[in-house]
Amino acid sequence: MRSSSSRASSQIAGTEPSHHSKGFKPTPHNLNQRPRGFAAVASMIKKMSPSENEFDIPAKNCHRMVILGSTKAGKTAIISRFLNARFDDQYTPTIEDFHRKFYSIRGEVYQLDILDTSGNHPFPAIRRLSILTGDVFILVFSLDNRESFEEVQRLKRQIYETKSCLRNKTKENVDVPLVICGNKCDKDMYREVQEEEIERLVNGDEHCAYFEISAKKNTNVDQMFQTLFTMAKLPLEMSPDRHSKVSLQYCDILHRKSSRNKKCKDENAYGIVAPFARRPSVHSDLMYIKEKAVGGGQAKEKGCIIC
Ligand SMILES: Nc1nc2c(ncn2[C@@H]2O[C@H](COP(=O)(O)OP(=O)(O)OP(=O)(O)O)[C@@H](O)[C@H]2O)c(=O)[nH]1
Ligand SMILES: [Mg+2]
Repeated sequence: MRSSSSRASSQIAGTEPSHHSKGFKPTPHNLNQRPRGFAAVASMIKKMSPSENEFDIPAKNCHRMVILGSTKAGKTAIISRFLNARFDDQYTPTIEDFHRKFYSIRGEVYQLDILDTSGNHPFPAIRRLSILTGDVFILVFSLDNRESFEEVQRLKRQIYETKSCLRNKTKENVDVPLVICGNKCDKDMYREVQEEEIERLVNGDEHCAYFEISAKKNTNVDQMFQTLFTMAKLPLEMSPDRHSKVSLQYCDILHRKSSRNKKCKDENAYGIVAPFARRPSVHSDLMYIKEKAVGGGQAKEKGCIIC
């Protein structure tokens, strides 16, 4: 069992959204109401009703994490650890799952969209779209399955090729934060992937790190997320072990408390999984990509355009 610290230290060392979660689109009435702190997250969650669905989080605080890899490599298990701190031995094939998590970190609000993809013969166009909209990536293979490692090699190449289509990017200067995970290190197994070949895949790439993890035993999972967020220059507090997880009910209590005490700025880190999150439409994804490719500073200031 090995974390990236020994080997990869040189590498480092978001269907049309429902009315519940339309995304964050600046409108004249909310432009002046930048959410701040936990009260803002709490009120947003409370607002997740059919009547009120538009929030305003600055684009720089909105990110999408995409997890890719062969079927049964453990992608859903890793996301389940990340969101619920749980592991399920049963296997249910994923078609595509979309999750959203809000954070309040040192008074600022962040949105992390999570795309759990299918390892089972995904449509190439959908995969390409997932790659284009992703900001940070997790590529997963199973240590006891050589084919799943070969798939990760192909996926890494595909991410670099696809991202190089974006503005000012070439295959050489693509800087996508990416973590490769050799999963199921808890298993007493015949190891089908050798360390040297993993090293060859990761070495010399400062935006890529490698971790040997177990979603089942929760081995190295927090460290892996911390490294990914550090590479992406995101707050370390987004990692599962670095913030308080808040339930919907608790969110309500805190909201009432913080509304009574508006002057008190909350310096702690909180995270809450958004209920009813739905994947943005293909059209919205395309708009998002266009904004990223063409946008630059001007678009960035306008806020998230996923809608
Ligand atoms: N021993 C062990 N089993 C694991 C681990 N992670 C996942 N599994 C099991 O491996 C199987 C597949 O895990 P999933 O997370 O569903 O795999 P997936 O990559 O999401 O698969 P698709 O959705 O088909 O793409 C499940 O039975 C999990 O319980 C692990 O770290 N150790
Ligand atoms: Mg899955």
